[in-house]
Amino acid sequence: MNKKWWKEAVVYQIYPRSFKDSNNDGIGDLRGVIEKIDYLDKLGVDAVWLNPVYKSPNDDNGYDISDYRDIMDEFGTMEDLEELMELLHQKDMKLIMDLVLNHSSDEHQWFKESKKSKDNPYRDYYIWKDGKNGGPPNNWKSFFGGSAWKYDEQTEQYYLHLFSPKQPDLNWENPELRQEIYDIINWWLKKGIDGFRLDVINLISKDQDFPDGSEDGLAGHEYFANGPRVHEFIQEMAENTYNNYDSMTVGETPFVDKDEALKFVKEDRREFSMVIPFEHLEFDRKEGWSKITNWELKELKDLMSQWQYKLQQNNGWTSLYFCNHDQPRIVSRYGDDGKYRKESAKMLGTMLHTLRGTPFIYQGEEIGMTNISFDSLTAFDDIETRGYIKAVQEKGEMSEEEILEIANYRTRDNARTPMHWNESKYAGFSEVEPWLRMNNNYPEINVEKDLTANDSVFKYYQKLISLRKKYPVFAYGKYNILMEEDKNIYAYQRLGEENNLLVLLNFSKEKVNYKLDSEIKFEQAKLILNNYQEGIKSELQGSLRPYEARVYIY
Ligand code: ISL
Ligand code: CA
Repeated sequence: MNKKWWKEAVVYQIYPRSFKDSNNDGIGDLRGVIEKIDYLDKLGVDAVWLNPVYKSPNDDNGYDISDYRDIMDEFGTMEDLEELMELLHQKDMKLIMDLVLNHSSDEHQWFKESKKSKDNPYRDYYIWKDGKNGGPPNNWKSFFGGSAWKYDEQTEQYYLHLFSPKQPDLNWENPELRQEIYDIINWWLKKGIDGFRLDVINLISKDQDFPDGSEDGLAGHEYFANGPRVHEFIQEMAENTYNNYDSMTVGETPFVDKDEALKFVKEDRREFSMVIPFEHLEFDRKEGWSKITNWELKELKDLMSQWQYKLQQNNGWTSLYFCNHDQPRIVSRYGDDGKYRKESAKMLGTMLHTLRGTPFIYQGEEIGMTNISFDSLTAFDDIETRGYIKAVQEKGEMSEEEILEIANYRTRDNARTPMHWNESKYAGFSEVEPWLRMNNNYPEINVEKDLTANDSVFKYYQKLISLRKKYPVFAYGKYNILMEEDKNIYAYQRLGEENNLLVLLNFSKEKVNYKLDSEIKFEQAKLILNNYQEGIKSELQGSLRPYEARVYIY
């Protein structure tokens, strides 16, 4: 197994808009991040991934970029970003930027030109098509609801937007556009950026026949996800840009299973360091947005195992995460945000930091932040939630209360509420009312409290990270599942060169018994981590308390 810095690293994701507001305008900013570098250092993370900070009209909070070489006014200046990078580097932390290359903003200079006329030199930077039978060119749907095509009166053609109409898709078939993109990437690499998270990067190659898609799931995805030239484009990009540096690249890849994933991360293909998988967060969404599907731990165990074995057998790597700016808070979802909030937050964290891959922590996860609850359908900020609300309202099959309940469960706003630093008004995020409502449990759940309490989620995460630094088996050990059929416990080993880990995770609210194979030689095993105070001996058989997590080394 090749050693790489990014295999040993723990990444911390910052959503700058909600992290820390330094100038009290209610919006988090880069100087706010600078103020908190010591906090990141204390936690012990090795790299920071910043959500997009480029110039943007913010139709989708920065995922609609109007200038790839400039910083959004609300967030600060290029000097602030450079200072942040230098200060992080001084503390041995890397800086990973978020690159959105599948689409730009409709306010990008390229699109302004492209719209002007069919023979504008920038026309082919985007995907323009004639309509069909008085409607759009095909039935492809946007991730945010409705058709993925928008009609433009001036030139009487439609353009493709897989996300909002203000996020027109770039035409990667055009070599000039591809060169522009490589120039942008190289420009940032030269500045000293250590890597990129590449937004929906597996959507860049569209089937050039643009056929109608099946209506099962997001219509058209079989023609725009993992499309015909996707690997050719990525390899060309990699060769011309980041493969010339010791950088980390994380491809965000919806509609990718373990086999598709391997094509992006198999080391000798030199495409990405790792991908961001989705399948482990889709169990409760199998019947669509508007219905919460019940699911079993066994499904999660099977899925994780399939990915783990596939990638370790074929020299591939992955990211490990439960939370990001698109996902509701994991304690409110796979854990318990009531009585066992701390226990379940720690248990879920244990899983992420002990599987084979690179763990990603999303701001607030390290103190066990929970979902919020809005009391009206108009209170949501998230463009995706607003799109779905509109779509289900148009169908007319659900009551307002039902829609509100599901929207509260699913909304990306759950992750985007401002970070809780302390118990003062607005939680030390800002002195004025923030851009998005605070979660009102901040007097209970905040960084200041977690820094003092001994049994805090923060302290536990700190320990997880420090263990990873101490024992190479955390990064490089081979995964091996145990007690495969158990309904409540996820148990596995990591088998390393110097030592092995045994991980026991109780996903239930009940006390449950475990029994390990007597072949496992762990009489000498040392319990190095436990989310309950009173320690436990190493035994082949015993019980786990609600949401208990144990890590043994032997
Ligand atoms: O957020 C989702 C599920 O709740 C996804 O459908 C999401 O839109 C998809 O994973 C792509 O996400 C990325 O690209 C989007 C942007 O809105 C997301 O914030 C970003 O992470 C468009 O750029
Ligand atoms: Ca601000």
